Amino acid sequence: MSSTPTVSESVPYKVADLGLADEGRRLIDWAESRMPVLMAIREECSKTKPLAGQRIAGCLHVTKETAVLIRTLRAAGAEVAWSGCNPLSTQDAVAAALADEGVHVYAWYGQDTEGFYWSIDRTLDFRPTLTLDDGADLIFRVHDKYPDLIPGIIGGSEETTTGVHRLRAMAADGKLGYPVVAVNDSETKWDFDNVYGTGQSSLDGILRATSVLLAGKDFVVAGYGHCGRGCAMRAAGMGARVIATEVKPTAALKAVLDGHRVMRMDEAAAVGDIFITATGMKDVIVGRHFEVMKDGAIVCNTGHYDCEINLADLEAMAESKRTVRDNCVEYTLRDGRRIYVLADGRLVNLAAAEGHPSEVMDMSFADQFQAMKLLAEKGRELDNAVHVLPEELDQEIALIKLTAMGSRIDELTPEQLAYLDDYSQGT
Ligand code: 9W4
Repeated sequence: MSSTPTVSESVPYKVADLGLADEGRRLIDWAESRMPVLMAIREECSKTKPLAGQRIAGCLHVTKETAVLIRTLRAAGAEVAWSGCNPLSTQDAVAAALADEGVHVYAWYGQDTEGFYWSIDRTLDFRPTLTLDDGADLIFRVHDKYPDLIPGIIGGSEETTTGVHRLRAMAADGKLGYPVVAVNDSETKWDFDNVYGTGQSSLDGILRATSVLLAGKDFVVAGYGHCGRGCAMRAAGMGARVIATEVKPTAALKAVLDGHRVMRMDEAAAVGDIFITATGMKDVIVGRHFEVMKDGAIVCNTGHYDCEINLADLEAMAESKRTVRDNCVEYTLRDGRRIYVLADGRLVNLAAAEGHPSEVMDMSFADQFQAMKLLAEKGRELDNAVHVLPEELDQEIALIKLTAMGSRIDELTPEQLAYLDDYSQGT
């Protein structure tokens, strides 16, 4: 897909092919037309310039939606240097468009580990005042290799649950050199990403990889957390009959009250036409489940890792295997049954579709922007710990989104507000 990356002596960027810039601009413009919250923030902040004087180093998927965030950070006055946080998520056309717009971007599809760290290091040459992370690689790199940069850094933000978990451990050990905002903990990020983003994009991945009819199928969702619930909701919406499997009673109860059947995987394995794992746990579908599956069963994963489906078990049971479509491998078992595995058991919504729709990333990246703004304004007052964005910002972002989508909501009157606090009236 990408040509050999080239680096120019005179301009600070490294991308696969600058010739892709036009294509990249079209992608970014499309995303912008779907991201009203960031665009509203951009309009406001291009006047007030809350990030004037800030140098932001970012390490986050180089996608069309990230480019909308980058353009917004720059419109708010920041200088920006960027690298991708996963070599397989970089969209070369987007990277080219960003380089062409004057962003110090170091990212190309399929870069190796050396290229990955080289790219991060180039963004640190820039001596950032703020860092923006997805997976905390940038923050770790600063602490491990460039501690001299720490006094100049006001703060950082982190997108993922895993990254935040590690940063909290670092803070608890007194090792975190600057304050970090955990963007993931905002409701407008995790709730909407997981339910609506993962729900739609996982179904999108299944359909792109198979083009099967969902209506009338028995659709097994392993794990009824936010992602599982999103998948179940969308599958049911297209006429599938959902079966949820769970280990947690409250989650299973939610599935039942949402109108789904709940069973053990040992039982569901023989009933399901399509299986999707969304648990974050290993070995959710293993050999004994493949043993009883129907001929033609489709199996995929949208959980965190690629270990939820035990492919080694399936390989051992299979007589032959062939790729029948993009991201769809057919395993023929010794008794003639065929089982189809999508995207090699990796995240089907990323490998076979395009991840979260721009409309969902709009809110997650608005949270990233607000984290940068908060740190620029108040970062020096924060201690070196993991912080969350204030609840009012969540509400503000949701309100901008609602307004952009044409919905209006009520406001409490002063009398109603007083009624809330009034303890003299009983219940
Ligand atoms: N993308 C990704 C990761 C691995 C991967 C081998 C070829 C996450 C969030 C956002 O991780 C991301 N491996 C692939 S494709 C692929 C893609 N393979 C495996 O065989 C294919 C990723 C955030 N996001 C959205 O969801 C939408 N816009 C965004 O910025 C992006 C990418």
